[in-house]
Amino acid sequence: MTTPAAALSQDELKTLVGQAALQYVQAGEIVGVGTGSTVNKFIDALATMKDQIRGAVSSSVASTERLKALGIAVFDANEVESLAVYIDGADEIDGNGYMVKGGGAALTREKIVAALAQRFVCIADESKLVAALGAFPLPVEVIPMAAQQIARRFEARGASATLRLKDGQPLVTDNGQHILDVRGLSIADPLAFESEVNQWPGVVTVGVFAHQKASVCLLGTAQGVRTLA
Ligand code: ABF
Repeated sequence: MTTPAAALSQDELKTLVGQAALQYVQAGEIVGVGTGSTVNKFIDALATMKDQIRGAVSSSVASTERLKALGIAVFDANEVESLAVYIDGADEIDGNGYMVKGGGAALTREKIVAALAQRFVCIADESKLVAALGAFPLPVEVIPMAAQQIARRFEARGASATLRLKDGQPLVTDNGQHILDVRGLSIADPLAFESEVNQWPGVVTVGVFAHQKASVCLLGTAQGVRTLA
């Protein structure tokens, strides 16, 4: 069976949406920039108009390094009162614009920068669109001393939480914290779930973005970019 000519690889779909997000960047603005491989495609596209923007507020060391390497000025989040737009990827997004994020371990700074933005534009390949959140292991950034206590809370709900490792050691985030990945959840009410878990002692950030949901989603599909608003 031959592969349809229109079939695009996941990487090509990410490039498609990364470039499409430029339409939401306003001249003279400071742009909120997320983290991940899809956002990297956006950063590369943003560099083509770097002389038309003032710079970016970044959500991770990795994105900051990529932005600076391409000659885009990076501002501290405390230097801006608001952003017109925040462009970021997701691990899952549902029909309401609620997302699971944090596969790239940047969820805390992503949520901080998203909270500065008037508009959150999510860019993703079509594999990220889901009917209900929870199939992707939910990232939760935690204060290390609380990790097991929080894991037990998820286990009491029938889920399983594992400490994310890097080179055999607990991964340490840009903020010096650890990440639990939680499997076996079905998140029926993302807003309520995010509010509840946020209150657990030791939770820094839960990777459900419902209070900071996407206002627009640019979805890369074989037929082109589908805009979900
Ligand atoms: C980032 O985008 C993370 O929150 C999320 O995990 C990631 C998705 O990465 P990719 O675009 O590489 O699939 O914002």
